[in-house]
Amino acid sequence: MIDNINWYPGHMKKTRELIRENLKAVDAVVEIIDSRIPVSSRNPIIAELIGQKRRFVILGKADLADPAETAKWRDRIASEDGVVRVMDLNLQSGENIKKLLRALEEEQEIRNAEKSVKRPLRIMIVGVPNVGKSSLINRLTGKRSALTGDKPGVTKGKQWLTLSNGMQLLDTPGILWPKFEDPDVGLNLAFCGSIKDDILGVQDLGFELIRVLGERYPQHLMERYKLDEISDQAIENMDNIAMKRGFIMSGKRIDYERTGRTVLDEFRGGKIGRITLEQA
Ligand SMILES: Nc1nc2c(ncn2[C@@H]2O[C@H](COP(=O)(O)OP(=O)(O)OP(=O)(O)O)[C@@H](O)[C@H]2O)c(=O)[nH]1
Ligand SMILES: [Mg+2]
Repeated sequence: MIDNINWYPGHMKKTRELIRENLKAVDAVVEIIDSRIPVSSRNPIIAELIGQKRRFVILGKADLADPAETAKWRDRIASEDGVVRVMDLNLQSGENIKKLLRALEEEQEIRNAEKSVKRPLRIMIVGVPNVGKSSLINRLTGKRSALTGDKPGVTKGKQWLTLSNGMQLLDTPGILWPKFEDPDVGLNLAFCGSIKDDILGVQDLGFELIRVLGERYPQHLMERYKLDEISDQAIENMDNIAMKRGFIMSGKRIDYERTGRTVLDEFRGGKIGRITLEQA
């Protein structure tokens, strides 16, 4: 199902060039990944592009993920080459934002001491679509400097912003890569809203999410939708969810579109629980 789909919108090539061109102008990169899918949301192109640049990795949307798993991922990523600091962030509450600012200020001191200069740090923010890049920038600047939205592709071009401490931040559009070696990566990105819903369709995407949640978080699914049991057939679970919610059309047909939409929205809104789809 996933294989023959074109995931790679035309403007992604432009974003790749934008990152490449601006890399020379920055001192460090902040890469945001999605705490619910720390593998799938790590773009291999970003790794290749940023190369030896010092990097901060942010586990974003931490409020939606399983905290025990997020802690494990933090440790694992911290041991990678070139990673200065790993932090989880909840951008809705702003938790940990001050810590990140302090870490960036330390980085500035280190850089200035090394190069015997005195200039503000320049940072580029990168990540897959919809992961929270612009939200992070708004938290750092303390105002609504960058446009945000609950769908992929909100930021269209680059935007430089200045923090009150003088640092300069470059917001970039979300970037994907042309081909997913593993089809689950594409699905995970779609579950978390990094790929537009209409590429797979909410009906199929919702079905796949119910399948994955039935395998990994059956208890959560049962509790949220008041199911008596979880079947190993995802379609039965989908039917049961539809019936519990009354998503039935004329002729007693199940409204799969609405069921898919509902489960996707509730997963994304954290209503099914704090869920990590990729275990450390
Ligand atoms: N629950 C939760 N939602 C978040 C968090 N960070 C961002 N969001 C939401 O995720 C959506 C996307 O945020 P953006 O900041 O626009 O994401 P982006 O990475 O700039 O997206 P593009 O510009 O489309 O690539 C928005 O609806 C945000 O409110 C977070 O930590 N927790
Ligand atoms: Mg954005």
